Amino acid sequence: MTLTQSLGNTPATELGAVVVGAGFAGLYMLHRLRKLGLEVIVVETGDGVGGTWYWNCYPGARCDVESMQYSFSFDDELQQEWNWTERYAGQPEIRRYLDHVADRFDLRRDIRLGTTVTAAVFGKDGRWRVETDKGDVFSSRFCIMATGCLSAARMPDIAGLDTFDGQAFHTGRWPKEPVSFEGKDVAVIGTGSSGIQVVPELARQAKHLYVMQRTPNFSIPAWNAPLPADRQADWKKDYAAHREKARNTRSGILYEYATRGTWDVDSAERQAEYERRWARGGANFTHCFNDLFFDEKANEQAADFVRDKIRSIVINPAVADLLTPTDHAIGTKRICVDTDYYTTFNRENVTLVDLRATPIEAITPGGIRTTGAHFDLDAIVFATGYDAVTGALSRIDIRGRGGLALNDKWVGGPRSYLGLMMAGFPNLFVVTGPGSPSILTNVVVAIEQHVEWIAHCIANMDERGLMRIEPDENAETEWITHVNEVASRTLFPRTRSWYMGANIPGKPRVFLPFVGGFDNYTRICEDVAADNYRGFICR
Ligand code: NA7
Repeated sequence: MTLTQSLGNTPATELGAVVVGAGFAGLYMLHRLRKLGLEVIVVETGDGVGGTWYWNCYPGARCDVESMQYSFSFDDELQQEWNWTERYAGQPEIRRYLDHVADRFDLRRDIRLGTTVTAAVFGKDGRWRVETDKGDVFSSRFCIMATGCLSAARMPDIAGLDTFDGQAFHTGRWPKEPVSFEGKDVAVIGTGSSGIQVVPELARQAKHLYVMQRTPNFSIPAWNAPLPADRQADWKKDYAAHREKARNTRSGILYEYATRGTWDVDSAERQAEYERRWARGGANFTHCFNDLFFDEKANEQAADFVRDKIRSIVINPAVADLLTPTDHAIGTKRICVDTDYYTTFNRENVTLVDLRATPIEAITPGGIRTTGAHFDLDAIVFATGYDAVTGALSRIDIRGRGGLALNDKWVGGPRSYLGLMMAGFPNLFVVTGPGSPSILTNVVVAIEQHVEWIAHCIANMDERGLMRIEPDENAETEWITHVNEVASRTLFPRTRSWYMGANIPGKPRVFLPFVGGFDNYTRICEDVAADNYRGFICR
């Protein structure tokens, strides 16, 4: 297979495509590209496949989409043979699933593990030169970024970070060997989805757990439970139909989407509906009425219900108050889904530290110093999130036509056409890129849609004898304008969140995903392709 050619000073391996990342997106992309007869290499930093699900092996890591839906639909035998054990799958089970997928479709032979792509440069020869930290150089017709939306873990910029003598972990880069917190004084910094999952687990182990909270989030109970075999079998009977139905929803998930608004019912009925949704659990709660993301007052009603729930669970009223979010509309930050989060604060060995009142001044060799106290610690867990959606791309030196750096193109915020391609970057695809529904969906459904679109696009180019595709600047501008317009009709952009890039100092404040609905988005992509790849320049 490997014809080598001299590019620069280093001989390059000639390929049809390089795929960056071996999570859900990279695995499926490899499978599809192989079917087109392309020579493909997948490059993956981790020592195993799974992407985000490889790294996030902290105690309590669990998916917030139900397991029967959070899986591939592209192969009926695969979805029939795989059995999930719980309503929401934990990280170990999702990793086992992805290992199974890699083996089942014989994917591993084309995956370079433990290897990081450092640069991807579009050359005068019309090919991508992709370099890795291991000294590999690939020359490839296509380059496909399957780098994930929540994969670039972010350590906060806190003084003394490197001086700590104890153990330090980031939830998104958790070690593979078991870590025991028994008998230890531990702090968790951050109360997003990861913090909310890890806190109850660590509280059960640690001598004392300090939960360091800057901003509280809304969390809905998961009510996770074993998945009965008969329920699973029933679902599998109609798997294809369920999948099809999910693809035709705005988030690619079979939630119960309300058709009525908050004000269509009286207060008693409203409360009953909130209660019913709470009892059912999960992110389904935010679809209780169809105006939650558009009408501030409607949103406030649902938020108040959750605030009351927090106060009813947490015994100490001062702690309950601190845990109660008041700074954002419910659902406009990623809603958390938890197991025992709020009850954990009723434990004797758990202290909530309010970082708004007493911010962290520094990490010291012995622990954390806030403006209020010094906390002596054996371990610190950073649940401080990600440079979402663009972070994994901006860490690679990506250069398009004429040496244009993607980071320069995106200096005012990411620009793409359909979240799939960027003008100036021919034959470079991004799976679930900025400007696509990505993080607002069941990302596996979004990944399948993108991977299939990309595969069809490449097949179409081959049929027509075309070598290159890239978006037209105007089509890109129109798409980004549309993405922003749609977002501005919702409450999302008003909230300081990682959806807006607001968790990263200096990152442009731009609403990153397309909020117009996965169903609508898919139709747009299909129309574009059917209309001879409208908005793309193909040569
Ligand atoms: P998130 O949701 O970005 O949460 C990060 C948390 O870390 C959040 O509570 C932050 O507080 C906190 N944080 C970040 N930096 C600091 C510093 N310097 N000091 C104190 N606290 C800090 O990340 P997750 O990993 O929990 O979840 C990401 C997504 O993964 C999740 O939505 C799911 O989709 C899966 P802040 O809010 O900025 O005040």
